[in-house]
Amino acid sequence: CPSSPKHPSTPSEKCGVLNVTKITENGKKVRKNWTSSWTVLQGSSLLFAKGQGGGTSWKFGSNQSKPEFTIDLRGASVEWASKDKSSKKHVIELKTRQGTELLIQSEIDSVINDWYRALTETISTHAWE
Ligand code: I3S
Repeated sequence: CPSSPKHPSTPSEKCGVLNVTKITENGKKVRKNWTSSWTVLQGSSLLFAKGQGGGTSWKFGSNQSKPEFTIDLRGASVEWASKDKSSKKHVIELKTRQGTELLIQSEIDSVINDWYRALTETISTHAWE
């Protein structure tokens, strides 16, 4: 993955296109809104940018690819979502310490399995920060 101008010395560990929706924000339930997002895992942060489609032109700071939102993975938890959370296949549920819950999904099971592994590793690496 390309690194961002903001943190040129920190290459992102993982990037790709995922389907994403928030289900809770700051402890409050929000309406699902699945979108395809260019997703970047960098350090203990997970960044999402809307509408990155093919995902080859990621540049932080350029207008159209500004991160839509950022998730702090320190103290977060990750698990496979239960059936009642979504009718989709291969859904990961991510809960942050700040009380935001997200579902992330890919139709491709190798893709979502890699993300599951990467997120689990990141969370355990940064658990005590
Ligand atoms: O958990 P829900 O409410 O069954 O989630 C579905 C809805 O958000 C639906 O949109 P409406 O707001 O128009 O009802 C979405 O189109 C569906 O994708 C959501 O369910 P899945 O099972 O796909 O996560």
